[in-house]
Amino acid sequence: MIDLYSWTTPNGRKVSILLEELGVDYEVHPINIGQGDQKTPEFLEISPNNKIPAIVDCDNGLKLMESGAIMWYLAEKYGKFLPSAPLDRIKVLEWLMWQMGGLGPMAGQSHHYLHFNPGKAEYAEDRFATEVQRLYSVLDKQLDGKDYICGEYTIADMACWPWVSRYEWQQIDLAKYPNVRAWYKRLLARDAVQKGYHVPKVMGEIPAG
Ligand SMILES: N[C@@H](CCC(=O)N[C@@H](CS)C(=O)NCC(=O)O)C(=O)O
Repeated sequence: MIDLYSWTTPNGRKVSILLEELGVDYEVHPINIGQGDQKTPEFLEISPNNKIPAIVDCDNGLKLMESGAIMWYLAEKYGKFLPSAPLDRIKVLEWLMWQMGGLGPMAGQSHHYLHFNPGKAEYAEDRFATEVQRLYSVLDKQLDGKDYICGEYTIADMACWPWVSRYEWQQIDLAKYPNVRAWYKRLLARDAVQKGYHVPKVMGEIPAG
């Protein structure tokens, strides 16, 4: 049994999508980051960086923050979505790190400047819009001739997909990235992805791509 502490954001959805794909028992504890729930002493005991997502593994008491580490841990624990062959495995971790260090942070900043605060900082809008477009081009090239980022469906796909689902906030026209668009729709068709997206609550329709 896994306790999941999460909210309706891409980083949170990464983990709920994986838990749905794994089909394991988990209990969701909503942490409303708009209300400051992430700053309570109780939550800090689990996630010392004040951010969602976090988990507690009730089988062994492990408390874990950072979505990339959580996905890696769960994939290893349940033996799915992370290949065991060393060369295949490191390629999945490479793309998981690419999401954690590139797509996530850059797209997150683009949400602040392009979506929530347009007109406040021209340089930042241009900087993050350009960087997000570059990252979509990188992903489009990686997906050329493949159904999934590393060939088979892995945690790398589940990590990137919720960030791409906010393509409208990033002012990204998916038609310019046909491989990304086809991949986005491929994942969207999965029941587990749809269920995981709506954790901890439904926030309207999932963008159709
Ligand atoms: N690197 C962290 C980032 C987590 C993160 O930025 N979480 C955001 C929501 S997506 C959050 O909790 N924000 C609350 C805050 O900044 O106070 C991860 O991947 O888990």
